Amino acid sequence: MAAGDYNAVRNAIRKIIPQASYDDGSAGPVLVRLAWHASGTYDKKSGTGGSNGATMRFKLEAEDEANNGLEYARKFLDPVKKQFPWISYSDLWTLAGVVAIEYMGGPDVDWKPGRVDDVDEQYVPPNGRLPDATKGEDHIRSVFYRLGFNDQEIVALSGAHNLGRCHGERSGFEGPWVPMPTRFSNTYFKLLLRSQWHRRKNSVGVEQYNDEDNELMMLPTDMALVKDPKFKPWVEKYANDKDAFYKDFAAAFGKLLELGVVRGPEGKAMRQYARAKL
Ligand code: CCH
Repeated sequence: MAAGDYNAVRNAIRKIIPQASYDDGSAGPVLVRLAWHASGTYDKKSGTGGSNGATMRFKLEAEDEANNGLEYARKFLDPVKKQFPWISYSDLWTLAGVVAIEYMGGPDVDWKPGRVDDVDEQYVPPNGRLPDATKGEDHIRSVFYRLGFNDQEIVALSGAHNLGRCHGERSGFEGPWVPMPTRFSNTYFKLLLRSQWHRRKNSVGVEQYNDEDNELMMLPTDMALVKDPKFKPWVEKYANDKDAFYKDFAAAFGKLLELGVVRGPEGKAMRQYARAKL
């Protein structure tokens, strides 16, 4: 297969998404989370972090507790990397997120190749840059403003919680946000507004919000989106207007994957641009 045939890579990613014995039968959600966590370490001021360099390959970042469970996503992609050794991990992880969103019925997200892996451990951003789900609106803003997002983009991106579930042994939280966690939709926003959410301690003693039947859940940070007067109108908008959500999600997710990726003249993130050193 020719180097640079990204459509062939996309097809190979689609083939590994059905995983009968994993979670809800799909690797899709955890692939989306891998793309987000690989990118969400960016720091606008210093230019450090971000998807370029795939620094989650290194122990320090892989073992950030926010990244618990993402080893599954990286392992699901191993056969694809073997089949297409010319693609960088940083391109593969971000592309997999894009393909997974499309596969699960979400919008097409613009994606550009060119990320490079030729960095070493000294480029690993410090742990603790990803959001902490036990916190509230001030914390969410400090993390996402550091990435360069505004309130509308924060709410749009949070709609990814339509996908997948929380795993007690990974994050301490338990359960899915929506009844069909492998289909992309705006159900998350509808449920945030419509259901009665009860604060309770889950089986491992962590406080979360559950619906009447204890089947669906919300994180404290999810609830902050309906408590905060500036976030809430966006939750209402996306609950009522699926097309607006898809469009805004695609734009914000595409922007997320590009954070810190500075391309040289040939479209490649050249070594000297690969990462600002810490
Ligand atoms: Fe998230 N997320 N996320 N999230 N997330 C978790 C799972 C997923 C936060 C916390 C958690 C985004 C924003 C936030 C996904 C995508 C996105 C879990 C459970 C926690 C905790 C992990 C586990 O136990 O496996 C917090 C806090 C924020 C912001 O404040 C954004 C932005 C995105 C993508 C655009 C996806 C997908 C999952 C499901 C993963 C899976 O394995 O099913």
